[in-house]
Amino acid sequence: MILVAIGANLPDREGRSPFASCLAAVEALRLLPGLRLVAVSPWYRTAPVPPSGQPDYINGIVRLEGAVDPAELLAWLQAIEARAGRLRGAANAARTLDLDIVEVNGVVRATPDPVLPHPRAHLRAFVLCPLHDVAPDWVHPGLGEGAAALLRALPPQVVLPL
Ligand code: PH2
Ligand code: MG
Ligand code: MG
Repeated sequence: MILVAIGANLPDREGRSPFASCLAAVEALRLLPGLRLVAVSPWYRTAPVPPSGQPDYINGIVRLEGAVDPAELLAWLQAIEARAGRLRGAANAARTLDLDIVEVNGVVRATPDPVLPHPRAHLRAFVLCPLHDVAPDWVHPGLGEGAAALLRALPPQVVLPL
C-alpha cells in the first residue's frame, strides 16, 4: 500500500481554489506509471499546524497499489506540485499544493529523500483522519500502532469534514 497525503491552503496563479488543486492532484496521481489508485479519502478543512495566521488547509489522502522506488515517486510528486505553482519557501509555509509520501509498502528508512514513513505523519490529525478512512487496517511500520490509536494520543486538532 502506498499513501500520499494531499494538502493545500493557497489559490494558484490562475486563482484555482485549494480544493480544486487537491482534486486536480488526484487526477494526476491516477496517471502515475505502474501504480493503481484504489481509494480517495473524504476531504477535510483543517486548522494550520502549528497554529498560525495562514488560511485553513484542505487535506485528504489517496491510497495506491503497486511497486515503486520511493525516490522516483517523490520526483513525480514534486513535478505535480511544481505544475500547481508550488514555490518552495520556509518549512510549514502556506502552499498551493503539498503531496507527501506517508507510506510505501511498509518501508522504514531514515535517509532522505524521502524518509519513510513520513516522519511527522503520526503527529498530524490532518493526515491520520483521512488515512484511517482509506486504510483502517494500516499500522505505522515504525511505531506498530494504527491510525485510530495514534489519533487518540494527540492533542485536539481542528479537522472538519468538508
Ligand atoms: N502541512 C504542513 C504544515 N501544516 N497544517 C495543516 N492543517 N495541513 C497541512 O497539510 C499542513 C499543515 C506542512 O506540509
Ligand atoms: Mg506536508
Ligand atoms: Mg511536502
